[in-house]
Amino acid sequence: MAERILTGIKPTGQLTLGNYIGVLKNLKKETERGECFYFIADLHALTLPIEPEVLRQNSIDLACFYLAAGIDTKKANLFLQSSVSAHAELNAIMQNYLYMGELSRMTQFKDKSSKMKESAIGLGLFAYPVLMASDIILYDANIVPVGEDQVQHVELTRDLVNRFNNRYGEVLTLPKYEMRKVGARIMSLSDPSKKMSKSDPKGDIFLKDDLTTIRKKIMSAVTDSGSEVKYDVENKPGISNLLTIYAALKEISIEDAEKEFVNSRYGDFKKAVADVVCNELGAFQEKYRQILESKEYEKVLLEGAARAREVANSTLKRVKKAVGLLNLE
Ligand code: AQP
Repeated sequence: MAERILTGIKPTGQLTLGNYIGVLKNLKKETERGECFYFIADLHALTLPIEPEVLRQNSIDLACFYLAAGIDTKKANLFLQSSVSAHAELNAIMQNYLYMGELSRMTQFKDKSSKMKESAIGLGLFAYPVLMASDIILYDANIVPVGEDQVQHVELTRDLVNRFNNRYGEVLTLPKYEMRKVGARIMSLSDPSKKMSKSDPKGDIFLKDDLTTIRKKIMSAVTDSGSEVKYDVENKPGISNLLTIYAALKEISIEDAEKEFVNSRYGDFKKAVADVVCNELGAFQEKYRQILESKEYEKVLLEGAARAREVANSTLKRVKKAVGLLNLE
């Protein structure tokens, strides 16, 4: 079977350099491997409080970012999750095959809910992995590229697929995750023990930051004691994070990045990191602005949703039949 690749990003906030390195930068290469389904996970965005206008604007921005990443829309289908109703329908079926115990063990749920009052935690946040599993299953995706934080959810999807197939026969495709070797977890510039995250924006580089701000943020990134530019996550988390950013953007190994800075001081090293980031994001922002202005994303989203619906509805039909729901048409 040809590869089917699926990626979703939530339009919950301003996208960060973490999202760019972890996911967006790889999209162009992926489209050469098989049919890709790239979606704006707007239903997932509702799992935490968000203003309607912010959600709308973020969704448009995200569509433009996907396109600015250079995806070939002949091979990649870009769409809004909410435009394909099969996501919600499959979710209603799949929620019966994942259990409370396993959902409550999900690290992302524990992290997010620990910052909230119990009475404010929505069922959607708890059941987030069920919808994510449905997203993956609908497209028979065998490859799911993710940052490190999403690995646990793909593992849970694999458990669900195996459980379902054991019960009903080979109905669903077993997915596997793929993670970048370098840059699967970009950390905050102000606290390198935490993930760079759009929901906790301290120490983030945003994809829409102007280049002067980006440079300033990198020059004032937290570094570590000592003076050697060396990859050592335990003792030098700040420098290691900057080395990761540098290596990921230049598409070289961490070892090769280290070699370039053997005799450099922290200041010179940071300047080199800032140059690479500004260079890459400068070009990316230019493309983003053109796409936003031309509104070309509107047509792309409509066409993408039409193809997505075709594939998703056919999977949904297969699942309904397997579990015994009558398909009367
Ligand atoms: N720091 C990161 N380094 C590498 N990859 C990352 N990703 C996110 N942060 C990093 C990957 O980006 C994809 C889309 O992420 P998402 O929209 O599902 O969620 P998020 O950006 O990880 O969300 P946050 O920051 O927790 O905020 P909320 O939940 O409020 O949107 C994923 O593949 C992710 O791994």
